[in-house]
Amino acid sequence: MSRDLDRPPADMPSRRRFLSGAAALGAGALAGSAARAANPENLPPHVPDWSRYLGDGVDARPYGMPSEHEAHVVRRNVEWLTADPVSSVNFTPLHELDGIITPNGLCFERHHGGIAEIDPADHRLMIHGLVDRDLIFTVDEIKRFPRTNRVYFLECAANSGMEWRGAQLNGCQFTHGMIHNVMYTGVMLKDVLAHVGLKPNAKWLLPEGADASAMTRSIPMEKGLDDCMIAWKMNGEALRPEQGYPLRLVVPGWEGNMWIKWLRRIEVGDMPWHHREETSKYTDLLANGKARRFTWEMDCKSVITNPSPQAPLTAKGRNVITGLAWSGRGTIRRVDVSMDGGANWQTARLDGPSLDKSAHRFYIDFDWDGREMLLQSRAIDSTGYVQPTKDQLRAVRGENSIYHNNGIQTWLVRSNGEAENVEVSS
Ligand SMILES: Nc1nc2c(c(=O)[nH]1)N[C@H]1C(S)=C(S)[C@@H](COP(=O)(O)O)O[C@H]1N2
Ligand SMILES: [Mo]
Repeated sequence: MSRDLDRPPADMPSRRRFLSGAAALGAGALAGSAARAANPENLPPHVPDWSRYLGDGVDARPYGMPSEHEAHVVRRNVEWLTADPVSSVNFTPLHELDGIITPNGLCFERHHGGIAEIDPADHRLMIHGLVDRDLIFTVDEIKRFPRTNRVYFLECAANSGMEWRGAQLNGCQFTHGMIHNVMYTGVMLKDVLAHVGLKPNAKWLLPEGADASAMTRSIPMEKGLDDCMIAWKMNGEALRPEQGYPLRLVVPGWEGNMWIKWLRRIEVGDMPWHHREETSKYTDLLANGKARRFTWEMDCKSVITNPSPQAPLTAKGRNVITGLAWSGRGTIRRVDVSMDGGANWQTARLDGPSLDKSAHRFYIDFDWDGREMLLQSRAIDSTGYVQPTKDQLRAVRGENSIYHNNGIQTWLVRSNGEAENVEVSS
C-alpha cells in the first residue's frame, strides 16, 4: 500500500486515489494481511531468523510499544485543513483497528491551543458560583470520591464535516476518524456537585480547561447530574497529555467539544454563558439562514472501516467486511450493510459488548467474486432512529453545516479491490 496518505495534495479538496497501482489479487486464495512479499527464507521448511536467536529480556521494554511492522498505524492530520497544527485535529486510524476500544496512542486529538503539559501536583479543580461553598480540589481529592468505569465514544461534532457537499477525503480515517472509544475511570460529576452543594437556581455548568485556549462550554445541569464524569484514567492507565491529563470531563453521547480536557474550573450558573464564543460557535447553519443551536447529542451513525480507501480488498473469495456504529442516544440495535448502493440490505453481525453510548463492532462474512460494489452501512439505534442517507440529511439541513453529518457513507470497491469515497443519490 502506498504511504502518500501522509500528504494529501495542496490542491485538495478534490477527490484522489491513494493507491498508485492495483492491489495484487490472489487467485482465489486468501493473500493474508501481508502487503509486502514474504521473504522465502523465513517460510517453511526454513527456520526463520526469530527462532534461531534469543530475544530481548524483560528489562528491554519497560513501556511496551507495537511491533515495528505496525509503524504505519498512526494518527494522521490533513495539513490543508487548518492553518496551524496547534489549533487542529488529527484522525484515528479506524481502518487499522478492530473490536470496540481505541488504543490510547491512537485516539484522535483536537486541541484549540496545543497540548497542556501539566504536573498533577500543581493542578487544581475549582468549583464555584451558585454553590453552597466554593471549593478547590487537588487531583488526589477528586480520586477519593466513589469510582466508576464506563466505556464511551467521543465524537467531534465536525467529524465528517468535510463531506457535506460531496465525497471528499479518501479514507475512513479522514472521513470518520474524529472519534475514539475508551474506558474511563473516574467519579460521577453529580457526587462532586453534591459535595459542594447546589443552590436552587443552579441550572448550568461552565467547565474550563487549563490549556492555552482555556476552552469552556455551557452544559445544562440535567446532563451534569445524569451521566457526566470527571475522569483521570483511559483504558486503565492515566489519561494521556493529549486527552487532558490529569483530569477531563466526560459528557457521554454529546459532542466532543463539551468534553473539556485539562479540567481546572467548573462555574455553576443559572443561564448559559452566551457571551462565550465557544457556546455560540457550535451551531448548524441551515439553508434558510437560520441556525440550529444546542445540538448536543451525537446522532446514530456508522461506517465500514474495512474495506475502505486505505484498506483495499486483497483477495477474492472469503472476506470480512467490518465497521463501527454508535449513537449518542443509547445502544445500537441493528446495522444493515448494502453492497449495491442501498438497493438491497443485509443485517450485519454485531460482535462484542453492546454498551450505552459506546461504539459497536459489526461484521459481514462473505465470499467476494470480484464484482464491483457500492458498500454502505446503515445503523439503527435503541430509540429506533435510522441513520439517514446524505441526501435525506441535506434535504433537512442544507449544505452549509460543518457539524453533525451522520449520513450514510459509500465506498466504491472496484474489481481490483481498491476502494474510493463516492456518493450515490438516494
Ligand atoms: N481544554 C480543552 N478541552 C477540549 C478541547 C480543547 O481544545 N481544549 N477541544 C475539544 C474538542 S473540539 C474535542 S472534539 C475534544 C477532543 O478530545 P480528544 O483530543 O481526546 O480527541 O476535546 C474537547 N475538549
Ligand atoms: Mo471538536
